[in-house]
Amino acid sequence: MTFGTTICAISTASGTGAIGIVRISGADSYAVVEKIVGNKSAFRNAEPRKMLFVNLLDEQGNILDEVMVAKFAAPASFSGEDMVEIYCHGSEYIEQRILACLTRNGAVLARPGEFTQRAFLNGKMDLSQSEAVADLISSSSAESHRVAMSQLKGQVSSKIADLRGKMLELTSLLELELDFSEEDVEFADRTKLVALIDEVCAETEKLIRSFEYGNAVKSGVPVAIVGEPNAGKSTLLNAILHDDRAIVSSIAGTTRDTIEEEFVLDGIRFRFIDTAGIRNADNEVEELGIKRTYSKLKSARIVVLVLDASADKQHNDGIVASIGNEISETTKLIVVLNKSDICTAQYGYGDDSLSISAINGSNVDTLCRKFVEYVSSLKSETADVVITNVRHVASLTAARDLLQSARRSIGEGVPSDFIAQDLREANYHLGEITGAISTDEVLGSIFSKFCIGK
Ligand SMILES: Nc1nc2c(ncn2[C@@H]2O[C@H](COP(=O)(O)OP(=O)(O)OP(=O)(O)O)[C@@H](O)[C@H]2O)c(=O)[nH]1
Ligand SMILES: [Mg+2]
Repeated sequence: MTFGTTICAISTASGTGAIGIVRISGADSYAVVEKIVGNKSAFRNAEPRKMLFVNLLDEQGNILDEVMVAKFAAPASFSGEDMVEIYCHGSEYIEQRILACLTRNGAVLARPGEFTQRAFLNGKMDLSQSEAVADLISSSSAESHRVAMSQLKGQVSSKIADLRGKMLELTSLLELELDFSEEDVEFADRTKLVALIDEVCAETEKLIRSFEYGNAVKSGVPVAIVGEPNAGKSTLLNAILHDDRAIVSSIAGTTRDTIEEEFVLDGIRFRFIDTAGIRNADNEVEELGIKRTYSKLKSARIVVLVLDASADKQHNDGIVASIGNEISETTKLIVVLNKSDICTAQYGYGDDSLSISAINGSNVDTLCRKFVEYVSSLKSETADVVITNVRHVASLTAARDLLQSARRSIGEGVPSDFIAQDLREANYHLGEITGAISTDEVLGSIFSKFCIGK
């Protein structure tokens, strides 16, 4: 498919490097670019996918830049249309002027994600692969990169295709009965049907669960460091980051606001959040700070509760119990008994508790290993394919609910046409993930989140 307009955009972050890339896609790509190159016949005769060195000319015919250009012939291009890429000097001024010359000659500025949207509409990739392009661009750790790359390579797509194949088998079993609905026959072996539904349901459930890991990897794992004032939270943050990020002092209530810093451990990005110490606030600012601590506590995936090992055990037991009440079941709580350099606690709080000295760094690496192990354990519980996208989870959840409803209906002896309807709808939701089924509205909302030039 070729679209009515030829689009152009800068594909590199402006002014950030020696090279700027301007992309053009659409039926008129070659013609538009030809108008602004110096040696027109060389460009016209240039073979696709071969670099050509040319001058680009501005409105007055003056040389705007010396560039390399490459043509890509449909359908063997990123978008599936004729495309041209211009590799110019990486100056924001030059890039903008090239765009101006292209638009003056008939191209229009591309909307965010429009190149990828065209690639999707031309069948170059499905929807989940298109979304992986955006994830790949924003990946900032080895693991988020790995997950995005496997999605781009079609792992999610083939898993969904596999599930849809099984769904098709299910519905065809039932549809046979629908043709004979007057005669009240049951062709489809109910035991086989139930087994198939259970299988698809279990696989869907696994994918839904993989989002815990996928989301952590994609957005960074939030780790809240909480505890009483002076327990050593900020000292611990600094020790983890190997940086004097937060102010440390012996005055209780030093940290008033939350401090967030990202740090990659073993290829996984974590977001460490140092918080204001929890106590009965004696002024408004402190109270606001403590409110923030509670909100971070609730949204964190991992909570590190820092206790002062030199404090009374009963006192510490009370803090552990009260923080335990604040967090959800899915949050990992790690209790550290800090200040082991001056006092070693003779007690602990289970496997997820350890003695450290934030000030001299002792055992801080063991604590960091616990963070990584926890995130890795989320992965091993889940499917080989990892879901990272909220949209995919919503579709999978809808599909799973319908499968469960079909399963119940079989048990209750509900007529086949109702069961078939649930299964068809479940299949529809699975189709939404890869874009086998999509609406303009859905596409618009997906691609508008892309950056311009992609
Ligand atoms: N001996 C010893 N002192 C520590 C250790 N960790 C922190 N401290 C000291 O304890 C005091 C408080 O440390 P902070 O890191 O500011 O404590 P905090 O929990 O952030 O305190 P607030 O911000 O007030 O809530 C400082 O004097 C630190 O030097 C430790 O491992 N050993
Ligand atoms: Mg502090």
